[in-house]
Amino acid sequence: MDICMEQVIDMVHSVKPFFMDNAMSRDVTVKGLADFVTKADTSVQSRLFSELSKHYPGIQFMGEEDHMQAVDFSRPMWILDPIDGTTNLIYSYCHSAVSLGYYENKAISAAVIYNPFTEETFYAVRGQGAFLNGRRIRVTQKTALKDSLIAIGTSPYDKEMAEDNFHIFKEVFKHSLDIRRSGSAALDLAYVASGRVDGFLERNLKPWDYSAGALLVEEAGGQVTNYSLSPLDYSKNQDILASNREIHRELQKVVMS
Ligand code: 2AM
Ligand code: CA
Repeated sequence: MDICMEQVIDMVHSVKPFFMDNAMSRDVTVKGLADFVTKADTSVQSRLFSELSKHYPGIQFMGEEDHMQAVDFSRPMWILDPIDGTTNLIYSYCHSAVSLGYYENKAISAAVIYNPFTEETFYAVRGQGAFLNGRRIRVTQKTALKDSLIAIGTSPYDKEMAEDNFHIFKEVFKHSLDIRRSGSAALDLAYVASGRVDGFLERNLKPWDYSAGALLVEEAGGQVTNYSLSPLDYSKNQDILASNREIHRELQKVVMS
């Protein structure tokens, strides 16, 4: 299916008022440990699903607030996180984004990540490069982990992983320039793509957390795998390792040490 990126980006931009509506972002339901949904999340999702199905009829949807509804991975689908960084939104941290990917043939072929607080729109089309507000973006050229800035995600809803995770963070911290933790996996991946960090890692991310960001990183010249260096399987949760490609093996060795 041909996707008109301009039109899809316009649809994504149209949900900005939901992010800015304090009543909606303070209308919180607890889904699980450190796992929240607000009225803003559900409103963004229903608006985008209804707009996308009007313009692209017959395409399946997978969205965070539908709890991994039954979808057929042999057919195309939209993969949506209506708000990635919901905890940030609840705290007015101003670092949250819509993350939308178009999946077909076992890969992501188009992606948009939009942060309404900074008015930054990251997007990519497979084979055509990655862009930020219309300008081409590329990953950094750092070749050594010791000179690299690495974003980490703490998997806050999986506290039983804390010992393992914080061991990894300590090793990465010791072997790199420094670490960052933003609270939005989608923006972390967009930041790898745009050269604001050199790498990113987080365990047990769901397809809507990483799908759009993975295409951005690849189209910006970077690499995304799981922690064992295997290619991503978009039908599953994944431990995500993303980088500018140059430092990928070195970062992976530290992660697995
Ligand atoms: P969210 O804000 O859409 O919930 C934070 O470490 C990152 O993990 C965010 O991208 C966050 O997305 C995501 N996240 C939060 N809860 C999660 C869960 N239960 N499973 C997987 N990812 C989750
Ligand atoms: Ca979300």
